[in-house]
Amino acid sequence: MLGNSLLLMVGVVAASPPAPLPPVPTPQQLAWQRCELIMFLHFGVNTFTDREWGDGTEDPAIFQPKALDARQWVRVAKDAGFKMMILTAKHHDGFCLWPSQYTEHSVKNSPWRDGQGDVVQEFVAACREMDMKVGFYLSPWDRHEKSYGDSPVYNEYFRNQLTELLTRYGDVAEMWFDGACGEGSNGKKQVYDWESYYKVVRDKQPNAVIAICGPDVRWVGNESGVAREMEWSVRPVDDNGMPVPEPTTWHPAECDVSIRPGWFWHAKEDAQVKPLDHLLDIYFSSVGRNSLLLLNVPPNDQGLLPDADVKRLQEFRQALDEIFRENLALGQKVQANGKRGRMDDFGPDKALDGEEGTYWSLDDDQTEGWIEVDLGQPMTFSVSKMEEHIALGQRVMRYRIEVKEKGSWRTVVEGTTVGYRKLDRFPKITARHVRWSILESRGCPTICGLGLYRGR
Ligand code: FUL
Repeated sequence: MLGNSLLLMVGVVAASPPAPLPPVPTPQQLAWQRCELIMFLHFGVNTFTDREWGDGTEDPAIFQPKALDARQWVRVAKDAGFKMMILTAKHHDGFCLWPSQYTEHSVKNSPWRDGQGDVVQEFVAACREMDMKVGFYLSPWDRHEKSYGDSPVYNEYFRNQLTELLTRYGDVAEMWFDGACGEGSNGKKQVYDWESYYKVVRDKQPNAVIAICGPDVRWVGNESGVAREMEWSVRPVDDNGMPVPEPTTWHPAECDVSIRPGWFWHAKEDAQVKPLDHLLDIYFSSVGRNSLLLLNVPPNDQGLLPDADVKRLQEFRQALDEIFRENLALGQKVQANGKRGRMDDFGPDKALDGEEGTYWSLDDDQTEGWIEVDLGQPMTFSVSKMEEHIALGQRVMRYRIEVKEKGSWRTVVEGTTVGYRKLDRFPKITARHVRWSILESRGCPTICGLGLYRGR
């Protein structure tokens, strides 16, 4: 015993971890990235007028959900694996789902709950109860507010509303700013004072990320739920989407898409909920491409998530559980080239231990390498997962996945970026040996997760 511990003390020099490769995410951005699935809720006067963009002339009395139950929204999201929900506290029509003291265009002038109601409060209470993170959408474009277009006056109005939202309801994890900027009813163009809006968020909710028109999270560029094959969280990039030699910011992408054709609920779209296969494609092209899925599921005029959408979300969860039921690579025999230190510091087994925070790394000057897993016997799979330890920066630029067939290696996937998570799907393969090669990287690769899944 004594001999062994002496050996350990003498023979082991703990390896030092690779240095971070800037830019790296803030703790807030990392926490946000780990949500993976966020639910968007578009709800407001448009739900009752069958419109997508209200013009601000709506009578608040039309807002009358007969059976509003925010706990149902959160339960459905929770059961489907969503980690955060973002509610449209105010859309372009200017109608506030909370009783703002700065406008009459809100729930306080609706017969709902006798004018005493507060959708934001009910939503937040349900989220707290079920351990769901909270986010708000607050539209800068406001088609009701008369001061809109008188830039400094409206900016003050917007900051006041933002302050109400960010001080009355507890912790907020994401603040979502849309960039739409229409002409004011006074014919004047509103100039948004973004920096002053950001200051309110930073002051009142230092743990929130500011998304879309904001410094922490960027819009992926479409409303179809599709990130790029090559999706960098480090910016800026050149015209080919490759990072310039010294990227300066961590600015990851978020994919917003609606489960229906519109963002708001419309009775006529009850039969147009996206099919399961489409939702799964969206999952793989967002969460599976170093991005997040912000899936909109709009409550109906009763104030409930509609049955068709609920059913589809249940199917979505079941399908994901089936696809990812077992990581066949977990804990399997593994070998790799190059190593920073001992097998148990940054060895290849760290990519297959299922632990967050441990990773396989090469030496500092090594920007290419391979890792090979032996499944012990031929196994059938159709999905590969790769994950980088992004706390130290996003590094991988190009990779290849191969399987050994009759003694020689066959390429299954040629890919580019990895980032937080890269998922590749391919027709079912039965093989015992699988190799992931990093062909190009901004620095030594740090791979914290690898997976092989059967699929469905
Ligand atoms: C857009 C808005 O104009 C849509 O109505 C919706 O809210 C979407 C998420 O952002 O820019």
